[in-house]
Amino acid sequence: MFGFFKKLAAPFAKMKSFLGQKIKDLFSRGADERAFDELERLFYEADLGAATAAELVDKIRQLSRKKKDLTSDEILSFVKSELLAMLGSPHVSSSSKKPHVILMVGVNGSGKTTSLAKLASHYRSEGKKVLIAAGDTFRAAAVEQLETWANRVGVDIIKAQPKSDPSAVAFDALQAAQARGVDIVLIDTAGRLQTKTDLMNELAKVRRVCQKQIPDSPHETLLALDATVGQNALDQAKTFHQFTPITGIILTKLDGSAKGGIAVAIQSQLKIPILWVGTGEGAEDLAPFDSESYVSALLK
Ligand SMILES: Nc1nc2c(ncn2[C@@H]2O[C@H](COP(=O)(O)OP(=O)(O)OP(=O)(O)O)[C@@H](O)[C@H]2O)c(=O)[nH]1
Ligand SMILES: [Mg+2]
Repeated sequence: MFGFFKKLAAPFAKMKSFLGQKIKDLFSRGADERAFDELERLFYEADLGAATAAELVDKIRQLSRKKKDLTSDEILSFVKSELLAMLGSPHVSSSSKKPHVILMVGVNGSGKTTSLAKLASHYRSEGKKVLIAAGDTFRAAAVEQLETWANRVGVDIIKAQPKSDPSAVAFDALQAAQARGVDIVLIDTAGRLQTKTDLMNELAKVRRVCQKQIPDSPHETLLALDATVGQNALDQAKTFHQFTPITGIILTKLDGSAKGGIAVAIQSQLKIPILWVGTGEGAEDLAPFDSESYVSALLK
C-alpha cells in the first residue's frame, strides 16, 4: 500500500515549485494588504492564471477578515483545499474496446512521440498487445525516432514513406490491429501550430479515416501539452479541441517545472481532464495524474 502511494508521489517530487515555502515566508509576519498583492503575484507566476489567482487571493482576504490571527499554515491548508476542489475528481483512461485506438496530437516538440512511447511501454507492461503507427510522415527522422522507441519498448510499428498521407498510415494501422488482434493502437502525428488551419484540418481527416475503419475510434484523442510554456497551453488546448475533440491531456516536462499551476488552469477552465504527466525522458517517466500528490508538490 505504502509502496503504491510512494510510486504515485515520486514523479511529482521532480517538480521544482516552492510555492508553499514562499507563502509561508510571506505570511510569517501577518496578513497585510502588501502580502495579499504579493500572494497574487506568486499565484500568477505559478501559472494558475490571472482570474484564478485573483479569486483565490480574494477568498483568503475574506478568511483573514473573519479570523484575525490566521496563521500561514492555515492559509496554506486553505489554498490546498481550494486547489483540490478546482482540480475535481480523478479521471481514469479506460480501454474496454479492442482495439482501443489512441490518437496523439499537439504542437511541435510538446512531447507527443516520447509520451506515446511511454504509453506503449505502460500498456505492454500490463500484458497488452500494442501497435504504434508512425503518423508523423512529415520528417523521415520522426519515423526513425519512433522505430527506436518501438524496438526499445518491444512493440510493433506501422510506417509509410516520408511525406505520405498520415491518415493512410492510421488506416493501415487500424486494419493491421484488427487482423492481428491488437489491444491498443497508438497513433503518432506530426507537430503542428494550432494557428495553422490546413494542418489542423489534416488532424480532422485522420480522425475521419479512423472512423471509417472503426466507427467509434479514436477512443481517445490525447493532447500533449508542455507544462513549461505557460498560459499558451490553454490556447493550444482550446484550438486543438475545436478541430478534433480532445478526451484527455498529457502534461509533459513537469520535471523541473516551477510553473505546474497550469494544470489547475487547464482543468478548471477547460474541463478537459489531465490523465497523465510526463516527468522525464525515459519510458518509465509517466504517471497517472493524481491531484493530491500534485497539489502537495506544487505547495512544497
Ligand atoms: N524533461 C522532459 N523531457 C521530455 C518530456 N517529454 C518529452 N521530453 C523531451 O522533449 C523533446 C521533444 O519530445 P518529442 O516526444 O520528440 O516531442 P514531439 O511532440 O513528438 O515533437 P515533434 O514530433 O517534433 O512535434 C525530446 O527531447 C524529449 O526527450 C518530459 O516529460 N520531461
Ligand atoms: Mg514527434
